[in-house]
Order: sequence, then C-alpha cells, then structure tokens
Amino acid sequence: MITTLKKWIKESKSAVFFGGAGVSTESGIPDFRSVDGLYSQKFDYPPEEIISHSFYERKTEYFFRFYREKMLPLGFEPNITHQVLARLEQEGHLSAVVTQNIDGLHQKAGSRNVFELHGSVLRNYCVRCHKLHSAEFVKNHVGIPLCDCGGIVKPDVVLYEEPLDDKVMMGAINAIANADLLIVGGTSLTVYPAAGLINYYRGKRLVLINRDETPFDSYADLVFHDSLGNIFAQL
Ligand code: CNA
Repeated sequence: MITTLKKWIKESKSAVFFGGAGVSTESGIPDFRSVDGLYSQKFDYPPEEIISHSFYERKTEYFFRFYREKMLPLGFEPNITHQVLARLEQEGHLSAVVTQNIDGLHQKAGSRNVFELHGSVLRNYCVRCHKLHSAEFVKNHVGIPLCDCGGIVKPDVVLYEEPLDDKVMMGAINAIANADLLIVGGTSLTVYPAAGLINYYRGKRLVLINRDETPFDSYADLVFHDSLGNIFAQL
C-alpha cells in the first residue's frame, strides 16, 4: 500500500493534502475527538458550545479562559507530517494544503500555499479599530483582551455558527477540484462545511490516512488506519 502511495505522489503534479487536528497531535496539540482529545476533558460546557459565536457573545470572559488554556497552541513545533508536506510542495508534487487547523504549523514547516479554513490563532483583530495583535498579546492578557482603543481583540478563528471566509473557501475548492491526487488525513470528517470539500475532488486517487474510521472510508482508493507520523516518515 505504501508503495502505491509513494508512486502516486511521485507521478502527481497537483496533489492536495486536506487535513485536520490529527495532523498536529504528534506535535503535542490534542484533537477534539480522540480518547485523549479535548472532548474527553472536563469543562462546565461542551467545547463545541464554548467555541460557538453565541457563547462568545454571552460569556466572553469564559470563552477567553477556555481559549487561552485549550485553543492557543503556542510553543509547539511542526512534526514529520508538516515537514514532509512542505518538502513535497517544494519538489513540485503538492499544490496546496487545505487545513481545518488553526495552529499555523504548516507555514512554520515551510508550506506556502495553505488554505486555513478555520482561520489562525496567530492573527487577532480588534473588533473596533481592526488593529492586528499577536497571539502572545491574547495569551498574556488577563480576562477579556482589550485593544488600546477599548475594543475586544478577537482571534481570527472561525467559531461554530460563523461562516467560513469566501476567498479561502474558493481557493480550497479550486485546489481540490484541480488536484490529480487527494490525500486526506487526521480528520474525523464530521465538521461541515469543511468535510464536504472532498466532494469537489474529481480525480481517481483518493487516499485517507486516519487513526479512526471516517464516514468517507468506503469512497477512498487507499485507506490507512495508522498514525500520520508512521506513514509520512516513509514518504
Ligand atoms: P477531530 O474531529 O478532532 O478528528 C481528528 C481525527 O484525527 C480523529 O478521527 C483521529 O482518529 C485522527 N487522529 C488523531 N491523531 C492522529 C494521528 N497522529 N494520525 C492519524 N490520525 C490521527 O478533528 P477535525 O480536524 O476533523 O475537526 C475539525 C475541528 C477540530 C476544526 O474546527 C479544527 O479547528 C479543530 N481543532 C484544531 C486543532 C489544531 O489547530 N491543531 C486542535 C484541535 C481541534
């Protein structure tokens, strides 16, 4: 199987990698749904509720407490999967990375064409004057992070109930629709509309690499139920 994947990558000129939280677990950032992921930890509310737009509006201070503690992955480094993907782009095999992650690790590893469907914790804007602030600014603030102008500094992260950025979405759709190989990895494929992007793929080589089963396993031409690190170390 791995030989087939290697061959497909070698033959590819416009492969796309579509990934999720599982790409960064081997960097030490927990995902949402695995046994040791965020959903298994104890909070007063389910994480899905806390990171929704209405919760952010209603309980802004609680949102930022959770956000700082659980969603602001600072000080983590890219792992072998991020690194190999960056290399495949440089070698001209991979045209884009489409990610649901908000940790910025693909760019840190050297990937250039990255579509961040759910935004990035590295960008934070004042909702009043739109000034850009660093992730450290949000991290080091006590309570609700406020700009000099008094406005709330909101992370550029797509919360539940919020729409995805049109330009990012169009770029991702375009890359997937024109891909000659689609590698999907480290995602439970349960969060929409992101998961639906796979349906734009028109090629014949769909590869799925995920520790757990996904609703799309039966559509794939190659399925690895393995850790991404194991597979990418061989590529
Ligand atoms: P998810 O629903 O948590 O699913 C992750 C999937 O990855 C699971 O099916 C696991 O089996 C699988 N997995 C975990 N580790 C590995 C590994 N090392 N190798 C192979 N497979 C593995 O995450 P999704 O991305 O599907 O859900 C989308 C949410 C999660 C997005 O909105 C993200 O923003 C959000 N999220 C992002 C991060 C991050 O930026 N690093 C962390 C946690 C959650």
